[in-house]
Amino acid sequence: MANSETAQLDLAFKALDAFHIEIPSWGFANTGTRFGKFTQAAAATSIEEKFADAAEVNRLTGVTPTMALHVLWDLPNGLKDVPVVKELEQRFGIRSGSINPNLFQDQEYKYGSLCNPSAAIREHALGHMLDSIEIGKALGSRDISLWMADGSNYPGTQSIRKRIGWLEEALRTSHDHLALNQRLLVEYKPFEPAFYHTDIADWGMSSHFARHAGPQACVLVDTGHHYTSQNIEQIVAWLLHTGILGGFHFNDRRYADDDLTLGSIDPYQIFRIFSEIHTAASDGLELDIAYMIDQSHNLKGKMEATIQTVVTAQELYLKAALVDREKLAVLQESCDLVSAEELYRGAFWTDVRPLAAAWRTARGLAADPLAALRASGYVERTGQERGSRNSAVSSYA
Ligand code: PSV
Ligand code: MN
Repeated sequence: MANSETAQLDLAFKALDAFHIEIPSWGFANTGTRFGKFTQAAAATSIEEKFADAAEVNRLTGVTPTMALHVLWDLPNGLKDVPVVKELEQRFGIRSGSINPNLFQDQEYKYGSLCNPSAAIREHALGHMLDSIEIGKALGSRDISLWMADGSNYPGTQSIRKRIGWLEEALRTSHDHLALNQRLLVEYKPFEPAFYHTDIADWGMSSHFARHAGPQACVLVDTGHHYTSQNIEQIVAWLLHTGILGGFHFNDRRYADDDLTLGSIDPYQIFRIFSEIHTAASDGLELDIAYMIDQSHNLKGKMEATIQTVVTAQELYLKAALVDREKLAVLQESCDLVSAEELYRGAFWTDVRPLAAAWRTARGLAADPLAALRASGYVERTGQERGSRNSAVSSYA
């Protein structure tokens, strides 16, 4: 093997050893759009089945040791469900990942949760935040990942500024309840379900709320939560520079928050995000970034789509690691535009699949996790076991 090939292999192994990604429990359950749901025979129908699916993904990919939990969906009885989850963690070898409070589904949240004009409803929502933090402590999971649907649909119907104040207060109180090792991740989204104003609409607002809440709060970037053509890697660069980037919800989009498979529409976008992160790391910035998936597999098989996503994330992370950053810095300083761009794009065009397969083989994993899933018969088996519960109209395809 030539020296340069060995160096590339070393670099690839180092990058992939360092890369873990969290899968969401809700990615295994039946989901749909507001127009309807197409059920899948193999979809998980309980928290136990979600853990089983997560364990299978981790067995095949080796890089998904944690699963994000959504409190109302996975722990409907709150803290009382913690022992059940702990037993499942033990049984399946998967740890609970980020804890997602649910402040968007209950009837009282029609006009908002932590930003509701009613003090009683704000208090109730804060209670759920504090319960979620306690659940995180009891499960030993570090990140509380907050997304709120709060906002309004018509101009003049809400005081935007009063709501800012209420949210500042609630997030500071929540922050005061965090254990020293916990973090509060503040997610933003420009619209939907609110269509006039959303209380945390962009990264600037998230940064403000996180900073106001305290040092353990940071920003969560969901790649689907941006307007078309927004420069997400620039946002990431800003969050890195200001030391407030806490994590990602990865997915892809064509129009809005489409929740499509990562890299299915614009893999170059994700490469550019990862590239900012690798550059920040090689510049010596302290990074602590939670990589998470937030997708809804409405048409694709859930296990296949999850594995496809994990593998794609690894490939794009690896491509971005291959950028020769020393050379690029020189080209940037001399403003050699075409050479700089070619060097950058060259890494993106590199076929890293053989490198990823070599890493998997060296780590005792299936070289091709998707093929291994298909060969395992897992989806057919779980489809038979769960089929009647899912009342599927057709078999998994
Ligand atoms: C909202 O669109 C979101 O991105 C939030 O992260 C939620 O927790 C998740 O999707 C699931 O609905
Ligand atoms: Mn999200």
